Amino acid sequence: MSARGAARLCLGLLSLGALFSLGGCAKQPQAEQPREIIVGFAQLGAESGWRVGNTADIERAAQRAHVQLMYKNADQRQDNQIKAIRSFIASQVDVIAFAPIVEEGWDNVLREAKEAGIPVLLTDRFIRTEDESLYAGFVGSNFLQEGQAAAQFLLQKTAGQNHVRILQITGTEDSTPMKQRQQGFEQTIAGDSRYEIFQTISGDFLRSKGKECMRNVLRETRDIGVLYSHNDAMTLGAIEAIEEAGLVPGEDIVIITVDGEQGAIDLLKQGKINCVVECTPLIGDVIMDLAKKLAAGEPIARITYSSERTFTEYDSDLQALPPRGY
Ligand code: GYE
Repeated sequence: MSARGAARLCLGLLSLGALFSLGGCAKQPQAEQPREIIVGFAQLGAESGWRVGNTADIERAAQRAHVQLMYKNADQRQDNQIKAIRSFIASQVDVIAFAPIVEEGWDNVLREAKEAGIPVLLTDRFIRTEDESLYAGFVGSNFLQEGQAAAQFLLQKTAGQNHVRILQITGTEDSTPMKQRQQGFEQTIAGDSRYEIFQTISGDFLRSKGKECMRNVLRETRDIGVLYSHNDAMTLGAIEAIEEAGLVPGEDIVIITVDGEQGAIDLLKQGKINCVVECTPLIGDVIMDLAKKLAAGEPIARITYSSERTFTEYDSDLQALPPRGY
């Protein structure tokens, strides 16, 4: 029996039980219970504190919303994520949600979902497809704006300087946050000859790789004005390498990072990070709302962006910030 079938049977038996407990009086009016839906969620991995927080938030939100969550984690591999989506199709879930690890390569499996009549919600990252009808909508952050916000801080912080050497450590190749955080940043400083991005290297959103990248670059040069890192995990790794090299993060090298994990906010307060562009993983409630609408056949917005801010060393409210929750 499919998971959906099993869930239905269960609900059916429960209401039968409720009927009998009324003492056999079948004429009693029953309150109309909203039908429980099943959402299959294929998470891409557990590469960062952001991701772990995102998974936990989605699990909590499903419980709150009385949504039955079928959860699979792809351990950073697209083929695993595709397998997970296929298993959700076989189980006839009501809605499929997934955070695509990269943008390319989803059309076949999403066509299968479409043929099975199961709506698909993209969470966190986008895909590239010829057929925009293969997904119903997207919920997550505006990464282009995040890149722009990172560059705005750079312009403010380095206003008096005439030559700024920037190291950029990027996230996973071909992923939306990697592409757009780079694009938004580079577009904002393009044409301003004071800024030189002397190296762009991939740290795959991993703390260990962020450290390795930073260590390798520091072997070549100490002339680094700014580190722009596409996520906090890589930044935390890079800071370790900077300190091991005897330099002072936040002073010798200006550090701009994205996400807003508690660990990064703590280092911002200590002066080791200069700017944290927020990207919230706490999108579980919105996912559940949208999934319920899709299951009910209602239309949803094509794009739902989270609202976010930037935290910098210039802020006066840093000490009063509530715990981040990730
Ligand atoms: O910034 C990073 C995570 O896709 C927005 O993925 C997400 C990114 C986030 O690994 O920490």
